[in-house]
Amino acid sequence: MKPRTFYLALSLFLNLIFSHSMAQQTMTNVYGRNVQSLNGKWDAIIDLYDQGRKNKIFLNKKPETKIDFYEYSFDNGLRLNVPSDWNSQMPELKYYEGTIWYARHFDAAKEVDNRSFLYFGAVSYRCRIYLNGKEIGRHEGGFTPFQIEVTDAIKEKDNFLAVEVNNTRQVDAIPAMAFDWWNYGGITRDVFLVSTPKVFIEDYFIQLDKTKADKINASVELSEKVSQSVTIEIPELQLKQTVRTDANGEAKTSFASKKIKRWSPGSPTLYKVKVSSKSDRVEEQIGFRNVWVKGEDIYLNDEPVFLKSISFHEEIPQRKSRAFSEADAVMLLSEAKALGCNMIRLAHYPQNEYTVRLAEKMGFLLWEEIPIWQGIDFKNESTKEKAGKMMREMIMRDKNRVALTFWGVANETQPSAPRNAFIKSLIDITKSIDTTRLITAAFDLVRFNKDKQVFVMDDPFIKALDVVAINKYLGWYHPWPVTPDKATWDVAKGQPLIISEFGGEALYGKTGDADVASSWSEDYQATLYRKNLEMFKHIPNLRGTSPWVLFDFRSPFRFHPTNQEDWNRKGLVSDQGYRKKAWYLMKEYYDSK
Ligand code: GCB
Repeated sequence: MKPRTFYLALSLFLNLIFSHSMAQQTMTNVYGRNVQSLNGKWDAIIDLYDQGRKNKIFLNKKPETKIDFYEYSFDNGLRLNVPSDWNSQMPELKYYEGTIWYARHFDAAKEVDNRSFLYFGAVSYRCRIYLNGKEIGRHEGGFTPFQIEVTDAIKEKDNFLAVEVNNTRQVDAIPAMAFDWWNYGGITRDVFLVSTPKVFIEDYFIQLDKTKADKINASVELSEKVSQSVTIEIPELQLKQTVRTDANGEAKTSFASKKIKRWSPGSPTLYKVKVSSKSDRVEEQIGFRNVWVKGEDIYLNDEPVFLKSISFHEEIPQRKSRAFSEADAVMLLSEAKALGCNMIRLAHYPQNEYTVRLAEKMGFLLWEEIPIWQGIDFKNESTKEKAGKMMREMIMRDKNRVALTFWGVANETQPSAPRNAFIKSLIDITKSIDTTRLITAAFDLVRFNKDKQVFVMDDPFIKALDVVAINKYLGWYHPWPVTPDKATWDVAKGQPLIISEFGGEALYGKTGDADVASSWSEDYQATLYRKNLEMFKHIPNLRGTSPWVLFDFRSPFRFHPTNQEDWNRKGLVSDQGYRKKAWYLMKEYYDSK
């Protein structure tokens, strides 16, 4: 069974068991469809004690007789922007963790032959959706999209859409009880009403062959199990093929062309690709490139590559809120470009599609991961299922993005049988959908072996990965055991290694002792960078670095009253957008590579 078919069967089965419907995985390329935006001001009710569902406030009742009254109303109350987090919209909501109801009215052009889907780019963290008084779907996971078919539930005039959003941290959630970023809640990404024909092109996967530079593999899946002609065209390459879907509505083909100009950070070529069926038609820009690992090297289009990466959270520090728009993506990515990067590690969860799509146009390789971030309940089967679902939702959304080079399966996990089984299941899911990308995970287990005078790591699980990534905070969380020029590594020999995090905190504008960590000064941070850059010369299989982190970011982990004030200050750029001294060192390093 194909992964998508399996997933649909599973959700149908779950629907039978539970009387509510689970939201569905989204169709490919929602942004290329016929959509009506439902973004804007929504009415909102803060429901700290979770009374709304019991009182059925999604019915939006109004008193009709003399004896009626309702202790709620969505009218003339709080209004919140969608998309956005709620935390940044009212001082009282800064630390809010709980339930908030969102609601709005909308009209919908009802077309007899079409189907309608509600699409949510992301709702953080869990939600239930109610349309015209009925629950129509639920979703868990704050960073991946979902859709719900509403063809039969929608009216032409005055639909009432209510969304019950909850961001309470829970042990069985992903991420779990504590994580080093802000727990933003709300409808944080676009909301659309998507209109499709009865039988539509639900999915397609069009990428260059893993190893061949002149072969494009394509698969298409219709929304129904019908046999139809489907045409795939790349006009600029004069490629066009019509194939017939099988009884499952699926078709596969490949194209051969010597004219393909491969995508790379230095030359991010994208081609218009059109997919059409009897009744549907979708198009978008797709790029083609090869990436593989051989020995200790990572090859991009047949050439070994060094990854000049940086991480950022999905946050605009100057606005103290989640990033959600194309303009936000421009701000974040321009700063990465200025630093001389050719790659972004999207920390620590799938970020919005504007960022992913713009990154690809600007020529960044991407590492995307789900928030398996310390403290995950690896023994819990339902947590494992959730992780698998998140992984699938992330890959299905971005599998056609040429920039996507790494699927990240975990960050800082400790070896144990349940951890191994959990992560292995994520790798299996990944490979069942996409075998063209590299699989990685970040580890924080590298230690200095005093006898051998060398840095080592003992986690056999790394063999399951294409590229091993190490977070190591020498000079910050770990004092230097030897001077950087003697800091030799013997970690993941025979495999490529990336330093996926290193750094330390500095308050922008603070001068101080360059040898004293607690000076919180730019000078100390600069020393720390200098030393780490020196050490990198002694990691034989080093194929990339990704300092932590591009911008200072908000986190309740960080409560030092004067130096942090709820900010993680490891940014190379301050919360106000100013570059710290270490930025220039990193820039010089990347320019020299
Ligand atoms: C880490 C985490 C990252 C934190 C960072 C820090 O190892 O992966 O999410 O923010 O350290 O600043 O401590």
